[in-house]
Amino acid sequence: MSQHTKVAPPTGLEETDSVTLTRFVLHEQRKHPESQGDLTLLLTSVQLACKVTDSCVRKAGIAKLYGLAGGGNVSGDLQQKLDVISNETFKVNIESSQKVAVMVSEEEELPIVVEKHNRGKYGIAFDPLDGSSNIDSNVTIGSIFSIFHLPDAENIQTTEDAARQIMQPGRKIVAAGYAMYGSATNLVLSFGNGVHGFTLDPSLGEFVLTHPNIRIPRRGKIYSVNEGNCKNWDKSVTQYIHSLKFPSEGKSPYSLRYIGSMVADVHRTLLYGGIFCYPADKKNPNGKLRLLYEGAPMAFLMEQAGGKASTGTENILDIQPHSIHQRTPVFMGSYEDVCDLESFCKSAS
Ligand code: AHM
Ligand code: MG
Repeated sequence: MSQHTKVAPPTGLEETDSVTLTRFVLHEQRKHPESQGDLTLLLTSVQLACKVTDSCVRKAGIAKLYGLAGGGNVSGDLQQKLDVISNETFKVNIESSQKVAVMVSEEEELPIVVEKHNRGKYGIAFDPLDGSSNIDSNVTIGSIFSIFHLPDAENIQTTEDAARQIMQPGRKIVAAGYAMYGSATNLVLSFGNGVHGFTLDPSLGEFVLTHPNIRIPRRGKIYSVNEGNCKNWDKSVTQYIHSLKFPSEGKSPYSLRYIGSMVADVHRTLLYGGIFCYPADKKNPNGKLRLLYEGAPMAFLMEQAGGKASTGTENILDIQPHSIHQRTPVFMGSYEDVCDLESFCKSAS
């Protein structure tokens, strides 16, 4: 991704090679005068958390930040040192924006209820460092977030109140996105008005618009799944993946690409098309990925880019969460590819 490519910005912004994320968010904010700049300030704090996390990831080897922190998170995953650092970074920066009342993190068992004097009307769910088992081998990792408007932020008192208010279906997301710490650092986000990608210019310390209005191809040629789990898959998933590898006469088989970092696999799928899958299986009846801060925000971006996201039988954006760390099977990507997968699931049932 060239950092200085001249791109056509969304309507209303002048054609320039330096539409920064801050300028872009301010421009979007003008379309929602009722929000009084709150979302802009919140996204500025998320942006800063991503930049700090990026800086820690870049120097991890030198600063001895590789390796385990010595604890585990709520899902039973071993926490890496960078998991702990990025979680603190996200919490501190976002709370200081004074625009949220509730934070849900993959690294925290309970929702965090922000003190009344620091509170705003939004709730945010985040995975501060996704794919962290890949950290030590320098494979691309990322951060994922979804932002919701809370119905009654002022009256939240307990963690139960907080969970009840933030457990909203993905359709209600106000803004979602991810940062990707790869060969370059990208921030991809949507306010429900298309998907826009930014690249961090390290010399400026600014995210610059490089990928306006990302549209996923209607059909792709790549599938992405941990095929090592196939012995435990449902028959419908096995048959679907088989159909990609052994297509009917005259069609080419799909290529397989699997990084094992959701952000990187979803980013490639958004740009090139195809399907990313983390199915349910006999060992994990709801799959592995979490709904509030992995499945739903990525599903929101996919749909905003013209793609689709499904559990196999239901649109991921329609799921009403019943717990903050709930898991969901995930199939997302090009619209026609996800429809094909759904028809295999339908005929199996
Ligand atoms: P994490 O949140 O503990 O990092 O786990 C989520 C990651 C995703 O980034 C990725 O899609 C998946 O786990 C890979 O899992 P697997 O190693 O089972 O293929
Ligand atoms: Mg994760």
